[in-house]
Amino acid sequence: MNILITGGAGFIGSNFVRRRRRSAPNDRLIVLDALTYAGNLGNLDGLLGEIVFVKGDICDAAKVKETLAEHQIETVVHFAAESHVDRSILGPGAFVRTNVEGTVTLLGEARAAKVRRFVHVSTDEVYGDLSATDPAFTEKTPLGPRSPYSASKAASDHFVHAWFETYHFPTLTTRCSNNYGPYQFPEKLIPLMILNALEDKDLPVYGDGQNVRDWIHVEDHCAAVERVLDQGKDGEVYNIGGMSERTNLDMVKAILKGVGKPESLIHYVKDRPGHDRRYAIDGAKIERELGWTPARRLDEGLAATIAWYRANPAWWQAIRSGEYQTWYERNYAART
Ligand code: NAD
Ligand code: TDX
Repeated sequence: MNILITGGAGFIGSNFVRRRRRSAPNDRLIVLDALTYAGNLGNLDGLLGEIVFVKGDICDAAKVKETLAEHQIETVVHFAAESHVDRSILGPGAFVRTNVEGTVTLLGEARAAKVRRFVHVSTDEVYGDLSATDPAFTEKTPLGPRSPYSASKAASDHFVHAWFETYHFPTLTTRCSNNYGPYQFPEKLIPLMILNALEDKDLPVYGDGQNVRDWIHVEDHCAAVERVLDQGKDGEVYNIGGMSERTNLDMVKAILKGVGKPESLIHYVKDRPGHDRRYAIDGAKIERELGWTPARRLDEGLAATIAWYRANPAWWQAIRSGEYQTWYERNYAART
């Protein structure tokens, strides 16, 4: 199978590429990634000789068309997105462009190229937020996004569904909860807190720290996306959860304990505007229909993640210095 993986140089996309190389070594994997601030070829370290990397923007219809044709793409797994809520509050435009216009461009070209399966990777944030006692999100929960990020993802979900209904284009959508694990850009809660703790810096907790997220190890998320890719039913939406709801404060305290640093590093800061209180996933459908449940316990996954960031200072120091952004020009573009 020839698979186009958009956003494959990002956090989840690169973990998916690594997984798919192991689980289906005969597949040809083509990564299409614009290498924005979140894209990092260092995330694909050791894999670049085994896959094809194309630097390109999903909003660039000609580039998408050319890539689909040149590599005879049969399947698309679409991870590329602007993904950070705080950035969407400061500048929503890039989110509309990539998440909405980029997804629509990709859908149009993929349909024209007669792609046989299109997996759209979305998020639980499209459902909005929950109170402490509300039942978890099911696939039937009406969409109620509350941030520019989640509004743009919800719009993309609607377009994906429209392509299925209108053109009978074979789309599948996944909606996952908060991921953590290796290669996550250190603007997100878990890696930011691990690195700040390692460096004895303040750990900025928004508001009262009582917001709840359902945490899933990125390898579990990738396993679920792969299950949907291989066995999912066209037109369906699948929720993916980690079965591990925690308050942010509990997570931050667990990180401090894991790193061996005092809770005095916790620093309460101004809350995020429109901060969603709680997300929770009902994962019954993917378990019932595709037999998938998460394998990693949160305490084990978090310990392994802390160990990974400890063991890979070169990876995150290149991000902190900005050096990771010139890797493509220095090591890859020059050879091709
Ligand atoms: P990320 O920000 O780490 O990576 C995004 C990747 O997309 C980067 O490599 C970036 O260069 C690329 N990209 C951005 N704009 C592009 C464009 N216009 N054209 C081509 N490439 C572009 O994101 P992530 O955390 O790996 O998330 C991947 C997907 O999973 C996103 O769609 C996100 O909405 C979804 N998701 C993320 C989480 C999470 O907890 N991180 C949870 C559920 C769903
Ligand atoms: O410095 C911080 N302090 C803090 O208290 C940061 C960066 C975050 N937080 C809080 C805000 C959230 O309640 O921690 C929680 C997690 O924040 P993020 O890591 O920014 O994730 P979130 O906003 O929940 O969104 C994430 O999960 C769903 C991803 O970024 C999305 O891409 C995904 O769709």
